[in-house]
Amino acid sequence: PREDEGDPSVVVETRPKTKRPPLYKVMLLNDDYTPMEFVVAVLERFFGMNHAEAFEIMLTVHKKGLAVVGVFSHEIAETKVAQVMDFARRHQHPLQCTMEKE
Ligand code: NFA
Repeated sequence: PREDEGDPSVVVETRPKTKRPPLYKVMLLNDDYTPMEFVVAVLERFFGMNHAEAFEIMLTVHKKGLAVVGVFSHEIAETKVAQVMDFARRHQHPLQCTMEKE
């Protein structure tokens, strides 16, 4: 006789599930006052972009209103946001950086 023909509501076996942690998009928002060169410097300094990449993403933010500048774990994303917001505040620019679950 089969040994697995018990209560059909009982789950006998499941796929081994390896759940990956959620990822977060970090975004820069456009404003009318932060100098373009400052945004480029932020992207180079905190997001490891070269000058050409940083300039291109800065222009996307400027033209479209915002852009995703990286995708990270929750902890890294929070650190990036805090670093950018602190750097902007210290330089008295209104640049905004936010994060959002992917
Ligand atoms: N819009 C800003 C300007 O014209 C430049 C900017 C780009 C600001 C990207 C914030 C983000 N000086």
